[in-house]
This record gives sequence, C-alpha cells and structure tokens, in this order.
Amino acid sequence: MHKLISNKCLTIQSAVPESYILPPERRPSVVPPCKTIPVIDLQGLHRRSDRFDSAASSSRLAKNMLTNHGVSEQLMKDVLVVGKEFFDLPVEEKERFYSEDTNQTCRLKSSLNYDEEKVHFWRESFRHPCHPLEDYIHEWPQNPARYREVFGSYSIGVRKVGLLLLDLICEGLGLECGYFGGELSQGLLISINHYPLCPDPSLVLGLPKHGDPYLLTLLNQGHVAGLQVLKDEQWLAVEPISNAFVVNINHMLQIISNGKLKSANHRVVPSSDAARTTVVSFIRPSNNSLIEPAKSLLVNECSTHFKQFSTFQSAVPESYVLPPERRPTAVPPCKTIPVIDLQELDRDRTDSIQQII
Ligand SMILES: O=C(O)CCC(=O)C(=O)O
Repeated sequence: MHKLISNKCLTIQSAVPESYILPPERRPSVVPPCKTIPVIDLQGLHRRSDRFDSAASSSRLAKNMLTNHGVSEQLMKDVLVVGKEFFDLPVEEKERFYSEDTNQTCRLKSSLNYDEEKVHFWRESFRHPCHPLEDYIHEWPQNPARYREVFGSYSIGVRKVGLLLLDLICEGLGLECGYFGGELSQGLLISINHYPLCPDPSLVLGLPKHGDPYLLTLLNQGHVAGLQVLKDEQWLAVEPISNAFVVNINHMLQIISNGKLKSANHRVVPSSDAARTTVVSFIRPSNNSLIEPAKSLLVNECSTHFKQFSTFQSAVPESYVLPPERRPTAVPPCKTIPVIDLQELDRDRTDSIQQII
C-alpha cells in the first residue's frame, strides 16, 4: 500500500517524489483545447433518419462526446462521488483490494506496472468486471455503503449505451445486423481512476500515451480536465462537458473494421487545483473470442490489415500492444515456395531429388 500516491500525504507545498518525475523529453507541455471533438446527441435516435446520421458519424470517429445517452444525470454524478469516496477510505479498508496480480478480477492498483516501470504515473485505479452483474457484484466493496447499488445501476445503463453505439457502428460500417452482439460485446470492465492533487503537474503524467485495447470506451470524466488526445501529432486537451461520455474506439474495433476505424491515442495529466476521479467503462469481448477483420469488409484475403487473434485473456495485454510504427502490416503471400510431392517419388526419383537439393 506504500505504492498508492494518496497514502504519501502530499500537499501542494510538497515536492513530487523523485520516482514520479519524468525525464524532460517525456514531460507534458501546456496544450491547447481540442475544439473539434464532435458531439453526438442521442436524443431522437428512434427516428430512422437520425439513426443513419449517427451511424455515419459513429463509424468515422475515434473520439466523440456523447450527450443525451440515457444514463441519468444523477447516476453520472453518483458514480463519480462514490468512486471518490472509495479512494478517500482509510488505508486498511482499501488494503484488501490492493494487488499486483493481474488475474485478480477486482483490484486496486497504483500507476501502470509499479514494480516494473522506471518512472511511476500519477494514477490509482480500482477496476472490476461488471457483466453479468450477478457473477461479480458480490466481489465489490460494501464500503462505501452505496457502492454496489450505484455501480450496479450504472453498469447496466452504460452497457446499454455501449451496445447501442455498437449497433450504430455496425450500420455505419455496413456490417450485417447484430455483428457485435453475443460474445464480442459480452464483457464490461469498469475502472475508476483517481489522480490525486499534484504539487507540480508539469513533471509527471497521470497516464502515458496509449490506446485502449478492447472495443469501445465510455469515459465519464466529471468536471476536472486532464484528458488529452493526440491529433495530427499534436496533443489537445479534451474539455469536460457536463454529463457527456467521451467515447473512444479501441484496438479490437480497429481490427474488426479492418482499419476503417482508428483507435485514438490519449494520455492524462493531473492537476494542481483539484484531485480528479473518472469512471471508465470498457465494452469488451468474452474470453476466447476470435478477433479478426469482418469478412464482409475484405475485398479479398490480401486486403486484410490485421492478423486474427484470440482474446484468451479477454484483451491484448497492454505490454504486448506495439506503438503504431512498430505494428506489422499485411504482406503478400510467398508464391514461390516449392512443393515436393512424395507420392511421385517412385515414378520420378531424380526429379524429386533435384527439387530437394
Ligand atoms: O481517466 C481518464 O481521463 C482516461 C483514462 C484512460 O485513458 C484509461 O483508463 O485508459
């Protein structure tokens, strides 16, 4: 538990501990606000023409703001309040959830990979799966007292929004109806991120540049800014909009769409004015789903940009995700490897020997 920043009793007068200070070239500079994040208003979506408009925008964009999504204003606020209450609990209450074991489903952790990384990130996170609710809710905290009730209702609401978006994306991409139903969208993982008040945010990052590994992310970022998105090699700040979700396309959706949709790179900077708590919901496939480009999007086998893989651990583990410039691209098949048919051996031994040597 000494690994949690919130247990280090830092004040704005304190110095940032050495182990969190990034080398100068990795430190965040002040960035301009992003003025071009499209806002998708889901109100009135029942009208078919609206569905098509939304479908078109959903399939184009890596990052959107989503309003009138159907999760109530009260619930959007409650998860942020209860999430923060969890991080404000005394150490001994949180202690039993702290684990470095990635197989532990319901766990509190600090930074990204605390024991392995050279420099730590200014973030704590508490995450657990949420669907089906009855399989997981008994593992969730009972303190704060409203935790199970609030996160239970929220997870049902946010999953509905995620599935609706996937339906729209399905239409927008021209995939057969229900493509993302079933196994592909079975999982829901919620992560509550807490970025404690930071004495000097110019020296640290809450989270480094990354894309999310699953299908879709719905971020409830509250009212404290900190999220930045990389657009045309420039970092831009995503200003919070009250009660809106920030929606990210994830790596697996990029693969399924055969690159038509792009996963959005983003990072987080902490603040010296206020601690920031966010609730992140990831729609993800169940274990052992096969992730590959949708067949109907491939003109022919050679047009695939990605190899298929199985989500045997339900996600591409973060440590395996290469930066874009190091990822493999599609290569043509080798058409010149000789085929030696041993059936012919008796009839034409000399030919076969010549082929081998
Ligand atoms: O907390 C945020 O604003 C973003 C969180 C995020 O990028 C993540 O959890 O992967």
